[in-house]
Amino acid sequence: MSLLWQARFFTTVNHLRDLPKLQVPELAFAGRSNAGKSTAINILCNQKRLAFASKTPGRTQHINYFSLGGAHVAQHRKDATRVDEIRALLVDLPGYGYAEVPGEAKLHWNQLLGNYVQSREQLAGLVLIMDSRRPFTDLDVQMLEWFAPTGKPVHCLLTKADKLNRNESTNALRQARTVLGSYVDASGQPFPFSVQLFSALKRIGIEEADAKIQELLGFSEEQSAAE
Ligand SMILES: Nc1nc2c(ncn2[C@@H]2O[C@H](COP(=O)(O)OP(=O)(O)OP(=O)(O)O)[C@@H](O)[C@H]2O)c(=O)[nH]1
Ligand SMILES: [Mg+2]
Repeated sequence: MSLLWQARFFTTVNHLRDLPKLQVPELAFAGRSNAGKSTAINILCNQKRLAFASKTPGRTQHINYFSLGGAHVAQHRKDATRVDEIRALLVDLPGYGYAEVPGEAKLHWNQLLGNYVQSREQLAGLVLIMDSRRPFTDLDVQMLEWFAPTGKPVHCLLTKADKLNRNESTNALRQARTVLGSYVDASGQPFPFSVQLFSALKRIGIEEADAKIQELLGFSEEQSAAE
């Protein structure tokens, strides 16, 4: 059983000023609308309707937070002592690139997203969700470039890998590694970017993603220290 299975809904945020004040590491799922962020969170947390997944693009319109640790937290959310048991937060970000969002709302989201990924101190890293059939769209690249200067890790999930055959999967992964490897900092060092194939439908890459997420949240270090 993964620690992620303890995930519970924590809160919904629409303005940066309302971000949780908890000092625990958080990991955010970013990506284009409809790429499969909410579905990935649900499958990794082994819950059907934790994050709201939908056939309608643009479904996730706010920043939704899920807590890990203190599995009974949801029932006692107003009880401050319970909040102390939360060890980490998972964050479902609104998808970008959804054409039918009216201009002003789109601007609001983009600013919210950009500010959030660049300035959120307790953000341990980003899980960048991209459709394996069309990864690295302009907006994905913008997200990578916003985040790269923080020096924090980005783990990319190439989702809906069930839509690719074996050959296409291998190529998609290889190409993605090449793109990510082409980013280097001022001293020529690569950024801490990684990538894998993923499918919620065919359960491809779930263990790999789970292990990576726990590593990014610092859980795996804790476990090996305890051993
Ligand atoms: N075939 C296939 N479809 C998937 C997979 N993951 C998600 N989908 C489908 O893709 C659609 C969008 O999934 P969501 O998880 O809601 O996408 P999202 O990134 O959260 O979208 P927004 O909330 O709009 O940003 C849904 O119809 C899902 O069923 C997958 O691994 N394989
Ligand atoms: Mg969503």
